[in-house]
Amino acid sequence: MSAIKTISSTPFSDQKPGTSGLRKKVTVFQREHYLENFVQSIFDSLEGFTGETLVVGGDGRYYNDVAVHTILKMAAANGFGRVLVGQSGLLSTPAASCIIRKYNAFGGIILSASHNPGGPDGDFGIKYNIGNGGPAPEKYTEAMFQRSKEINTYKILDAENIDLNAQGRYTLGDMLVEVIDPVTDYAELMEELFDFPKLKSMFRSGSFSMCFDAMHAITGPYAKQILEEQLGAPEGTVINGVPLPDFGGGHPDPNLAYAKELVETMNGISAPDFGAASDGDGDRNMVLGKRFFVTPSDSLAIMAANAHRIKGYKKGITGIARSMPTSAAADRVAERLGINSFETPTGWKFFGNLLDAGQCTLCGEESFGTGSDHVREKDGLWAVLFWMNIIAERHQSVEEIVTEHWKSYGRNVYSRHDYDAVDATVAGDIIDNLRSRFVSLMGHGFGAYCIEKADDFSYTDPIDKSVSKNQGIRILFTDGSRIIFRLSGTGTEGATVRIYLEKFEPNEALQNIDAQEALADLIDIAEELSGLKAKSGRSGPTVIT
Ligand code: G16
Repeated sequence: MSAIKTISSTPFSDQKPGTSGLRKKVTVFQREHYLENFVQSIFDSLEGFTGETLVVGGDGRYYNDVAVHTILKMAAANGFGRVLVGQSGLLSTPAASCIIRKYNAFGGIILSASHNPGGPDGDFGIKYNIGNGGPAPEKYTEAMFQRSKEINTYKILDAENIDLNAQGRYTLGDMLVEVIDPVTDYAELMEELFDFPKLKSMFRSGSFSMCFDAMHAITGPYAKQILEEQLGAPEGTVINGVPLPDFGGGHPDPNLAYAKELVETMNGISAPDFGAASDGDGDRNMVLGKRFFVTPSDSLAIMAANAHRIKGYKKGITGIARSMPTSAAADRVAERLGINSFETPTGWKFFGNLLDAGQCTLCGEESFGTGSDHVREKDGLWAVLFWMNIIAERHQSVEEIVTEHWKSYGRNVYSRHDYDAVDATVAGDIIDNLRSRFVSLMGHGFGAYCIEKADDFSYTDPIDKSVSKNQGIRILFTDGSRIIFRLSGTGTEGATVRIYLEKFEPNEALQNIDAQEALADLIDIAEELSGLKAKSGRSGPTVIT
C-alpha cells in the first residue's frame, strides 16, 4: 500500500500564469518544490474532482517525463479516480483537448511551452484545461496564482514510477492510470471532419504533393499516422517527424524565420504544391503554397469563406472569432455570410465561452493559430487538413485560392514585428508612455495617415460578462489602418514587444505587393510613436511574420 506524503514547502512569488499557462526556464521548474507547488495550487483551486478523471500529457520536451510522473503521483494523492495519459507522456495540445471532451474528463494538465525552444537550457510550461477541453479561463488562473503565493504543503504518493512506455492499465494507490495511444482518438475526430477518401485519391493520383515540417516536435507521430499511413502520402512527406526533447536544437515555431527547411523547400524550383508546419505542442500551423506565404489572418478568413465545402462544416458556421491583433479579413467574410464576428483579447482561453455557447464555429489568431468547435484549443494539423480539403475541392493552387479571395473581399495587408528579449523596464515604459498620450494622439496626422482613436483594448465577455482590461495599445487610423503595440505573455526572457501592422487594400492591381513594402509608412509611424528601436538599442525586429 503506497502512502500519501504531505511535504512542507515555501511559496514562490512568480507562479502567475501568462497568456497560456505557466512558462519558465527548465532550470526554474527544476528548483526544489517548484513544479509541485504549482500543481498543488492547481488542485487547490478546483472543486469536486474526487474520483474523477484527469488527462495528462505533454509535447515531449525536456523535463516532460519527470513532470508527468510527479503529476500522476500528486493526482493520486489528491483523490483523482483515474488519469488518462498519453504513451511516453506524450499528447499534443489539441489531442489533449479532444480526449478531455471525448471521455468527459474533469480536466487536464498539459505540459508544454508551445513554440518556445526546449532542452536543459530551454523553456518548460504547464497549464490546466477545464472540462470543456479548453484552457482555464482567467478566474481559474488567477485563483491558482493566489493559491501559489500562500501554499506551504503539497500531497504526493510515495510510489515507484509506472511504465509510461507501454499502453495499458496500472494503479497508483487508489487511482487507475490508463496509458493510451496519443494519436488514435484525435485521428478518429479528423476522419469525421474531413473527406479522407478524397484526400487519399488526391495523393494516389499524384495530382498533389506536400511537405509537412513537424519541427522535431509533437505532431511528428500524428502527421505520420494521418498523412502518410491513413491518407497514403508518400513516405518522407513528413520531415523532422521524430519528436526530440530539445526539438533538435531548433525553435519549434512554425513561421518563416524558424521553419527554415520547409521554407527553403517551398521556395525551391521543385517545390511541392503545399507546405505546412506545426509547433512544439501541435496547436499552431503555418500554411505555404509554392513560393507563397499565407498569413494566419488570411488563412482564417479563407477557411471561413470555404467552410461550406468541408464535410464537418457543411451545415454552416455560426460565427468567427479572432483575437484583437489578428487582421479584420475574417470580419469581412462574417459580414458577407451574415454571421457573428467577435474580437477577443489574445489567448485561446477567450474563445471557450463563445464556442460553448454556439456563438462561433471558427476561431483564429495572427500567432499562427486556427481552430474550431471540434476541440477547445487551436489545432495545427486540423488546419492543415482543412486547407488540403479546400485544395481538393477547388482544384486550385494555394496562391490562386488566396489571390481570388483578395480579389473578392479586398486584402488586409498585414505583418507582425517582434522585438524579443527587450529589457522589461524599457518595454514597460514604452507601453506606459503610449498609454499616457491617448488623448493628444487623436487627430494627429502622419503624412497620409490620421489617428482617429488610440486606446487600450478592453473586452467584456458576451457570455459571462467578465472584463479583461489592458489587452494591447491600439492606434486606429481614419482609413481603417491599425498599429497595435502589445507585450507578449508567453516569453520567458525580458519582454517581447510585438507590433502588429495592418492596412486594407481594396484595389486588385495593388494587392500583390510585398507586405513590408505596403506597410512601410506604418512601420515608420510605429517607430515615431514608440521610439522602440532607439530606446531598446535594436536596429530592427528579431522576427517579422
Ligand atoms: C499562446 C496562446 C495564443 C496566443 C499566443 C501568443 O499560444 O494560446 O492564444 O496568441 O500564445 O501570445 P503572446 O503574444 O502573448 O506571446 P501558444 O501556441 O504559445 O500556446
